[in-house]
Amino acid sequence: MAVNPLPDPLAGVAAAPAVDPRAGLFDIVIEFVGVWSEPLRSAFLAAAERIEAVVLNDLPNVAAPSADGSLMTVDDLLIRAELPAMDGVGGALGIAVPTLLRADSLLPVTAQMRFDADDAASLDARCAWDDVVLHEMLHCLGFGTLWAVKGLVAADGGYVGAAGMAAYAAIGGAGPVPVETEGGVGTARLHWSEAVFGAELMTGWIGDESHLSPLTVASLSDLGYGLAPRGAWAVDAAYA
Ligand SMILES: [Ca+2]
Ligand SMILES: [Ca+2]
Ligand SMILES: [Ca+2]
Ligand SMILES: [Zn+2]
Repeated sequence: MAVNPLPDPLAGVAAAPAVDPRAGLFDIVIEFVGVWSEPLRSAFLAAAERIEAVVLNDLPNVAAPSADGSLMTVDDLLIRAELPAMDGVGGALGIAVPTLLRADSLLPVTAQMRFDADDAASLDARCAWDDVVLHEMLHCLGFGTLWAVKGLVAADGGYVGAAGMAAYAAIGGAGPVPVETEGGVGTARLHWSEAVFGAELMTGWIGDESHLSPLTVASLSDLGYGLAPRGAWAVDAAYA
């Protein structure tokens, strides 16, 4: 039996496992259901990247049902994105909520982002789609949606998470962070106060200008996420 004396230059290269750039780090996976245009879809990938730049720590893998009913391993957050026809431009925009929580940490395993297809097209035309997707994706991580279950809002409605309060103090605030009281179900108690924070991304109304602030990023650590060091946060220039 002859033995090839020459080393195969590809040996080991082909056998190397695919490198997962998010291995050991917090990873958001988007499952797009139905047909998506590239601009609408790319906003999701950009929002996930933006969040992954500040939320670093890996969470335990969890088995969760996939769209076809089979079990799949989720590491760390699976977001199902859907663009159904709803009531046309205006009216209902859609919903973004965690759909399955980890038993111990209560941090989401799966979440759903469902938008009226007509509103998505209209928001994209207004250049507001990127902001809306980032805003709604933060709700999927638990911003607002898990404040009550995590005990982060006081009986009087103020936000009392330690990291959020510290970030508020750093910009001159004192005491609990003001939370929205208007707008009814889906807005009140789930966002920062519009009257106080106006153009911040996580207020209840998104205008032409929306900025991700250190306050919102800090509040993610109150939920239980492990963040990158403050110097690595890619917050908007308005808050730099
Ligand atoms: Ca991970
Ligand atoms: Ca609508
Ligand atoms: Ca606003
Ligand atoms: Zn919201």
